Amino acid sequence: MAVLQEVGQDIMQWSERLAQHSEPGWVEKGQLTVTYLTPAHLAVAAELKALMQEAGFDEVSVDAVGNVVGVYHGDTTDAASLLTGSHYDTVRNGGKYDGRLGILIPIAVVKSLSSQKRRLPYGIEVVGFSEEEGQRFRATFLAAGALTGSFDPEWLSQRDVDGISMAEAMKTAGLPGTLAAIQTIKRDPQKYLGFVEVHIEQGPVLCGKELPLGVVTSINAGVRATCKTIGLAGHAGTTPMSMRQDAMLAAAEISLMAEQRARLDEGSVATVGQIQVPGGSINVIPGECVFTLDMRAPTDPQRDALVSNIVKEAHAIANRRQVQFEYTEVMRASAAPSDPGWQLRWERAVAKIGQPVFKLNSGAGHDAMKMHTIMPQAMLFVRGGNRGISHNPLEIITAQDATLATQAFEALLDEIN
Ligand code: HGY
Ligand code: MN
Ligand code: MN
Repeated sequence: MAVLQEVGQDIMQWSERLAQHSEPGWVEKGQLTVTYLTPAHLAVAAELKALMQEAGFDEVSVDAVGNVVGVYHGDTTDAASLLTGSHYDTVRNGGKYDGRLGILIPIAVVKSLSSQKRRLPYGIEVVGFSEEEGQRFRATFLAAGALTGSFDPEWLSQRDVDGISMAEAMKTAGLPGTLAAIQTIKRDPQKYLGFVEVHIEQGPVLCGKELPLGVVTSINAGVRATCKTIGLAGHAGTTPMSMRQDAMLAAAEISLMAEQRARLDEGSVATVGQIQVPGGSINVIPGECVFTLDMRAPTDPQRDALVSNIVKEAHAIANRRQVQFEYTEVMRASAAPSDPGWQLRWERAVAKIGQPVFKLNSGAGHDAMKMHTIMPQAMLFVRGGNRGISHNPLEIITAQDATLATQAFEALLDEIN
C-alpha cells in the first residue's frame, strides 16, 4: 500500500477545524468545551460529516444518538467490516486531540484508499462517537452504549444543569429522541472483524520514553459516583468548633482519605473532580456539599476493593462528624484486556513502519472498553507532548507522530487477512 507521507499536517489542520467550535463561556476565552448535543457539538458533527464526504467514504450519516458514521465498502458488498473510531465530545476546557485523533486518522486512511481507488477484502466503518466523557449528562459512553445495545433508557429522562432532559436535547438537535430509534443503532458483531481505536496516550509514558507509538495491552477498570454530605448549616461566628456538622469538611476529609487509599495500590487512582457547596455563603457553615468520585485500577478486583474501602471509610468519617453521606454510582466499566490477535496486529504494524514496539496499559477509559463487550478490540496510543498532559488545553501531539500513527493504521490493514 502507498505509504502516507506528511498526512500528519492534514490531521493537525483537521483538528484545528474541529477545535474552532466551542461553547459560549468557553470560546470567548479560547477554551475548548464541546458537550453532548450543544450547538458547538452539532457544528463538530457537521465538520466530521463533511470531512468524511471529502475523503471519499461511500456512505456518511448521523445516527439517532448523534454518532457520525462513515462507511468505505470492501470489494464485495457482503464483506465484513473493520470498525474503528473514537469520540468527538470533550471535557470542559479540554484538549483538541482527545478522541478526535482516533476519528481523523482512519478518515485519512480512507482518503488515501479512495484516492488510489483501492478496495480491501473488507469494509471500513469509522464512527465519530458523539458522547464519551459524560459531561452534560451522567451517561458516560452513551454513544458506544448505543452501538453495543447497552443504552440505558433512564438516560433519556436525565436532566442537565439547565433542566433540559436528554430526550429534549435530542429532539432540539433534530434527532428522534426515542428509545426505539436508538435501539436500531445496535451493531451485529457477526458483521465485523473487530474494533480498533487510535487515541492519544493521555499520560507521560511514551513522552518519557521518547516513543511516538504504544500498543495498548488493557484498559483500566473504573467506577464514577456522585456524592453528597449533609450536615447542618449554622452561623460561622457563633457556632463553637465542637458543635459543628460541617458538610464541606466531611467531604474534604473523605477526599483526602480517597487519595491516601489510592496511594496504597500500584496503579490505583482516585479523583474528586467536582466539589461544591450549593447555595453556600462566606459566613455560613456548609450544611450540604456535593462532589464526585472517579476511582480506577488495572483490574476489576483491585478496583472493587478500592471502591468498597473508600465508600466504607467515607461513611465512618461522616458518622464521626454527625453528617450523612450519600453515594450514587453513575458509571461502572470493567477492565478491557486487548484481544491478543488485534494487539499482535498493532505490534506487527508498528514494527513494519520501523518503530519500536512498546506495550502499555491505559489508565484512561475509551470507547474501545465499551465495544469490548461485543467484539474483539485493541488500541494504538500516540505520544502526547507536554509530558502527555490531557484533559487540559496543553494537550499536544506532533504532525510527525500523527503521520506515523496513520502509517501504522495502514500497515494494520495489511495484517488483516
Ligand atoms: O476519563 C477518561 O478516562 C476518558 O478520557 N473519558
Ligand atoms: Mn477524555
Ligand atoms: Mn478520550
